[in-house]
Amino acid sequence: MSFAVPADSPVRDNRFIWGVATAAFQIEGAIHADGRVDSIWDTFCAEPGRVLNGDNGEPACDHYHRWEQDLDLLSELGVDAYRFSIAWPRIMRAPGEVNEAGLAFYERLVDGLIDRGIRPVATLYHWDLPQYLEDHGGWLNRETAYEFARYAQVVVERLGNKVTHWATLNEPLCSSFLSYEVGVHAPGYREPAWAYQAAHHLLLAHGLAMPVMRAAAPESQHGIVLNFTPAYAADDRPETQRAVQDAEVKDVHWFIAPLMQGEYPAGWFERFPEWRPIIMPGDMDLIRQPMDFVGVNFYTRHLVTDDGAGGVKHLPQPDAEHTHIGWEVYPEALTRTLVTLHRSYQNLPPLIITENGMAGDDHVVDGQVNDAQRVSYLERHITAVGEAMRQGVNIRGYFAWSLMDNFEWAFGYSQRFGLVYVDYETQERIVKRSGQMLKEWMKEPRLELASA
Ligand code: IFM
Repeated sequence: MSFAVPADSPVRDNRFIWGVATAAFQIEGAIHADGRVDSIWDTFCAEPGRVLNGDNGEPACDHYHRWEQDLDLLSELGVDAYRFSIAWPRIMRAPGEVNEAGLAFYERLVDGLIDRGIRPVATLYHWDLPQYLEDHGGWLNRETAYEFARYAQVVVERLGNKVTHWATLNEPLCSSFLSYEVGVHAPGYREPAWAYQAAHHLLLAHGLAMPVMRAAAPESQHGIVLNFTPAYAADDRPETQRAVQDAEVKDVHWFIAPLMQGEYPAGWFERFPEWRPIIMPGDMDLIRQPMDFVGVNFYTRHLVTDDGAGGVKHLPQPDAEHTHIGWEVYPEALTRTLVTLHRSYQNLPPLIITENGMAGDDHVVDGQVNDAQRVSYLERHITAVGEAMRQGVNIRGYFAWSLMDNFEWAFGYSQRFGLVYVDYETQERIVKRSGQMLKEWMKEPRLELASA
């Protein structure tokens, strides 16, 4: 492993954290246990044709019942931190109606992590909006943002400073554009203007929750988790350059620009006035608040050209390396993304790689899973993170996605992203070769840091 923490890196203060990540709906199962109410993903899964093979949130990894065993797995992997999400539908049965059993579950989880010396890193919203809110308009209804802040207050007041890093949202790009424009995520609409309104309300939810969270957990770090997919030009025609810029407006800058600068990317709504959302006075100031970190989720890049009608077209790369889900492997784009963020936003807080990983066609052979492509993928991407640090980007941690195989949204259980293999029939877990390797790699920079 060629990753080494550069001598002048800000992480030499010993705060670089290594971890793995999951999300509630993808691993917990137990969708009717202890007073959990339906989320939009339960509804979406029940609609024919939405999710591959008609898969749903049961049994997933049955983590809700096997959480202690899974925390032991984290200890076995030797991680510093575990990033998980809290299920809103387990906490709030209805507006104002707190479900004690749901809170108690996450309290046990957090205490179990602390007992094992693992830092809890929690995300409050990883796409599982309670269905009762969707019934009143979901993220198209401004009131949902206020409801999110009330839910955040309930959770953060209970778990407080025990959670070292609190993130408001995971990948709002997906819960707006994939959910309201492309239609492949719950609630499954195909209305571009709705996507921009949902995106604005998601950002508003973040802005309303941040001060509440800071007050309830003053010693924790507070931020947001965004996904970034940089665009590369397929050729050097001016139309292609325009398409690349447009692609990056959405896939790189749409959320980070208002968070850092209090403005959506310049000129967009002048070109596309039909997509302009309703923005109330004061919203952008609420959205632009100091954060302690920004989480970066990175998987792939897009190769882009224009579509001949002023839009963006993604081109396939048949000769390139791909993962089982069909995403190109292009580690250099991670370095480029991190450096772009660093150079574009002067007030950027420290970054944490909160997700990075790949889906593999993994199989158990003689009791072992030799996921060689994932070993190589992770090694190359961790090296790409090291390169960004060498170029001056302040990066404080790296979380692999995912601790274990799980429910991959519209792909159901067909895509395995885990460092740990899950047999969904027996719920047996087997640490893959990648999990064993990550354990080794994590020791290397730690040693270097300790000697700093
Ligand atoms: O599984 C998802 C996760 O929920 C959010 N980020 C991307 C992962 C892989 O698609």
